Amino acid sequence: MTRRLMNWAAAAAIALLGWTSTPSQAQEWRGWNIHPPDYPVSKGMDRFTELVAQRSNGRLKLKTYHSAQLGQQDEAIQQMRLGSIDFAEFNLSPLNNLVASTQVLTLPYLFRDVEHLHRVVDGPVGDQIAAELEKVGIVPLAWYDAGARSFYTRNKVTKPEDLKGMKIRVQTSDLWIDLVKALGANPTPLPFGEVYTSLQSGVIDGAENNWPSYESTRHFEVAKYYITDEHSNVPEILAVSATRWRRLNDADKKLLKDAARESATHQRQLWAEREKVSRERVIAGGAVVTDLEDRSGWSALMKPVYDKYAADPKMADLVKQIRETK
Ligand code: GTR
Repeated sequence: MTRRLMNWAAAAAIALLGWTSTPSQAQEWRGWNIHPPDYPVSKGMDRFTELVAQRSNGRLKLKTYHSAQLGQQDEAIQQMRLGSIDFAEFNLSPLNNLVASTQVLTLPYLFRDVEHLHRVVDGPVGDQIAAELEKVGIVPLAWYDAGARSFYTRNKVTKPEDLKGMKIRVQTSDLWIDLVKALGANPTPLPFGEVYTSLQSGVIDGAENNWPSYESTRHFEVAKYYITDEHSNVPEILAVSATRWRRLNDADKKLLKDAARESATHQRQLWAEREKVSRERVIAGGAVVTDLEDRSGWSALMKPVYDKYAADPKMADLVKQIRETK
């Protein structure tokens, strides 16, 4: 109701002023973000909205609601598809069940390093996946970094067998469920915002994430053992809703894309710095880190995941393209 009223008010204001721009241009765009304001993703999004405001002389007004104020990730994806959220920054995992090709970038132990990942997402593979997301109403403009994800638990884990029978929180994604099963653990899908209390109460035994999220959520307080198995490098997208996108002219599309890409450059730099800082902060806060040099014992267990998710010709071809990206 409030939203309808807002739309009506905006439309009335435009009519009164006799603007020639369309209502969609004059209204403020609502942006979703799961992270707190000081997180690299949030700062990247802030850079994006500032650049858009400057370059459109205030004609395009974008406001990001940080800290999951507009809901958890699965709901936000639905809202973007319906057009009630105009832009957002999403991890690809919760999109895995919706657009199969996104699973490829989630696959365990696929990328050699962050440069490899950048070349893949900024190249033809990234473009192909973006085109498929556009078909379901989500238009990716740029790729943001999310580092490597590793397990953290209430009890110490030093090898895959230690995870046997543990309840491990995963995002809503079949691939993630199978990845955790392949290690002998029990996958438990939960929204990000419920992980802290679930760890604290013992509803789950562990979860997995990158350094900055492990730190910003303070999960290290309730699951202090972190092991750098680095099982996935699933990246993130800065995207706008297809509802908005379709109404833009080519010049505005270019303006948004350029701003998004520049914001990604900024975000990637902040990300690299924050990964180190977060690692130091959690250790100072009592986290006990097991650093792995050799991850072959972990990656060897991932064959069933590849057999299931990378076997059909299209997925196999994407994996091949990724492996062959220099
Ligand atoms: C974070 C990611 C979020 C969300 C979260 C999670 O690393 O940036 O978008 O996917 O992990 O595990 O739910």
